[in-house]
Amino acid sequence: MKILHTSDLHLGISLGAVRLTEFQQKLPEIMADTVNKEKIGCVIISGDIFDRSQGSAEAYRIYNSLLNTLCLDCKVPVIVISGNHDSGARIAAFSELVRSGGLHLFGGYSEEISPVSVENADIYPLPFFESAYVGERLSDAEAMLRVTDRLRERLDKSRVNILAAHCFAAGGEPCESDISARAAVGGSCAVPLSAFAGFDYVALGHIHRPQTMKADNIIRYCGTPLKYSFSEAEQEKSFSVFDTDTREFYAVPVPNIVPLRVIKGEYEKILADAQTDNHRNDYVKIILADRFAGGSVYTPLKQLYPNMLQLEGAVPKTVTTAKLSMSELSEMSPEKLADMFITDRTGQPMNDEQKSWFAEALKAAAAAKEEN
Ligand SMILES: [Mn+2]
Repeated sequence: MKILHTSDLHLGISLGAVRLTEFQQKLPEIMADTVNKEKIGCVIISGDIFDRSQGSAEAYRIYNSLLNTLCLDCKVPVIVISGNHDSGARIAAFSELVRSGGLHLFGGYSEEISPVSVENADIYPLPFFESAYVGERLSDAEAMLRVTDRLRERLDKSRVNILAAHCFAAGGEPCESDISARAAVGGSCAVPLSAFAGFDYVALGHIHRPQTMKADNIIRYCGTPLKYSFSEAEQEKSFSVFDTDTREFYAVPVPNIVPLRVIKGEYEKILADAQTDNHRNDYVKIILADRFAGGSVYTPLKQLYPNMLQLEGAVPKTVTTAKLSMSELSEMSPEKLADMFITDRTGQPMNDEQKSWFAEALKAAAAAKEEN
């Protein structure tokens, strides 16, 4: 049997001010296509179904459509665990009722974890939990070890054992949209890979970059199905598929439907290239190699790329003033000093408008001085 593993759908997530539900609503169809083409026998969704614990109505519509499509149209059992972004209680609602329809929902911490058995596989659902539920003063790593130790004792070695979990595994490499995973890098909460020993396949969620951890068994982050940040612009998104007969896995690419990219280069060249760019409505982050990201470059770029969501400028080569002595500096006119300061900060000398503002400010300061 083939198991499709996905996670971190983050339904309702925004990129800057842009809601990505427009693209997420295509997920049910994309997943159904993969399930049919790859002859999938079971689907695991390893947490962070929603971006927020109280998902929007739109996010719930997509969730509802996804589960109905998989369970009713594709007729595959679906196992869902809650992630740190989800409300465990909400994910687990009606779980007893819907089980007979092939939908297995698990949310929050539970002392007793029973596997879902599908064909030759036992799938252990381990929703995201806070370590305090397991014991006092335990790190996330210790809590996870304690929980998986209990599960390990009861594994039936004649079956293919799979663990679905949502956590930060040691060595994991996050990306920009992994707000919580990034905070955990290098922290004591990283779960050592030994916590996952004994399971043939560990279907992880939490980190948005697809990756397989180096271990004797297969410990896999499938990553998000869609691109959710500019740091993911070059990533190929995929679903992970584990074959319980060959005990091998492979990735099935997900079509890139979020038009998101990073444009890097010199300001004038970006302006010139934009004339022949047929995808100017893409969501873009522009990184200027030769200019400060100030108002004077923002407006022309935003006119060309109305969906420019981020603009980064070059860090100007600074501190001309640092090379000058106090006596040299004290001999300079205020206009000259101001011009050097602006050049240092922005990489550009003062323009005429700035010069006239400065002249006015000087005049006002001189007048105020005379009054006193
Ligand atoms: Mn996530």
